[in-house]
Amino acid sequence: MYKPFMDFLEQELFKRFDLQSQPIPPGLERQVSTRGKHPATIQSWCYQCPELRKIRYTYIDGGEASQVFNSVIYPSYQYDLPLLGIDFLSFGKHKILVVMDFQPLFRDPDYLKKYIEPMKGVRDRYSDLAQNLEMKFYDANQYFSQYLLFAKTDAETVQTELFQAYKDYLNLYWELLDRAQPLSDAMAKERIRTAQRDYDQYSADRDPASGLFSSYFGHEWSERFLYEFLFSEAKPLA
Ligand code: BLA
Repeated sequence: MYKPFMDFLEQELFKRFDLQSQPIPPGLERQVSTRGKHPATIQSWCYQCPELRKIRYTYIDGGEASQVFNSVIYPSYQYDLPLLGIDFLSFGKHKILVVMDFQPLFRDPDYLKKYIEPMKGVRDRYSDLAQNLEMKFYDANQYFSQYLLFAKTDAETVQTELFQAYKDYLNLYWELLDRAQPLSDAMAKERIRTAQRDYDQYSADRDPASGLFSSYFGHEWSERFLYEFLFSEAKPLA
């Protein structure tokens, strides 16, 4: 269901950047679950390039029962750009949830003006996909922007509107990255490193997918996947 989204991202990345494949820890790259009624496969990809220190995406293909496309792009530490976050989920026809955002690392007005205001035009064209839903797992004011796409929707809207919105958000993200001035100050870069690490810790500790991973692949695998791959700058909670 979301494979065309993943293929599109891959093509964009290879077209625009000089990608280097990054290793994924043993056992985490691909896994097949036979625990549920239907087999489910989870597979992940990871790259880096000079501008982007970590590009990762994951696809869960559980047939009709589950289709998930999840991705985070982390800029290199000389760019204070938001992270690009994608979480497209489908658990059967009636449970489709899509989230896409430029996830801000800082919240001061200058930062939001520079990186979040430019999203407004795109967001306003896809108001059906910006539903102001309440967040149960995350704090909407922590690493989410005012102009995120966040919607419960249907398969038809995914193929049409969401695909268009997705391309527009991606294009805007590449534009912001193109325009970004690399920082040379060591302290400024350190501040970004810390902010990206805090994002990983925050995200790993409350990832709503933890239960899903555990039910498919077991608790131990789930913890490793969260802390060694998805959010690898985070430390496991004691
Ligand atoms: C919600 N994301 C969810 C849910 C699941 C996942 C199972 C709960 C859906 C429900 O309400 O039942 C799944 N999260 C995943 C998967 C991975 C993951 C499969 O990290 C990893 C492979 N989530 C992200 C990113 C964003 C994001 C990058 O990982 C940013 C766009 C957003 N996911 C996000 C939000 C919700 C969500 C905002 C709703 C959570 C809430 O209600 O607080």
